[in-house]
Amino acid sequence: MPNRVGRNNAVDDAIGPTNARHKIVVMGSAKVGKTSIITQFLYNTFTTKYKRTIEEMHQGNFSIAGVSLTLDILDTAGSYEVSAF
Ligand SMILES: Nc1nc2c(ncn2[C@@H]2O[C@H](COP(=O)(O)OP(=O)(O)OP(=O)(O)O)[C@@H](O)[C@H]2O)c(=O)[nH]1
Ligand SMILES: [Mg+2]
Repeated sequence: MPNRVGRNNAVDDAIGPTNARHKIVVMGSAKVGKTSIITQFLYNTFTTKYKRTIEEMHQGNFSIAGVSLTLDILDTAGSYEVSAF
């Protein structure tokens, strides 16, 4: 019996995906609340203090109906001077 390495298509398709990973880029004008909505969603925190973002990568790990889900969330700069766009 060979060792099972990686995907076994017949078995994995039958039990469904067990891992998923998605990348999300949050874009918008300066001070509209991009960072706030990310920190509220991931860390359940909110602050009225404003600190402009240059660029920040966040990661969230969730387990939904037995599927492990990883979200890579990129928080971008809204202000023109530091924006990559
Ligand atoms: N009252 C209220 N204030 C908010 C809300 N969302 C964000 N703010 C405030 O608005 C300001 C800007 O929020 P940020 O989340 O930093 O905005 P941003 O879009 O990330 O800004 P940049 O990083 O400069 O692009 C902060 O002082 C927040 O506290 C909200 O839903 N209600
Ligand atoms: Mg920000």
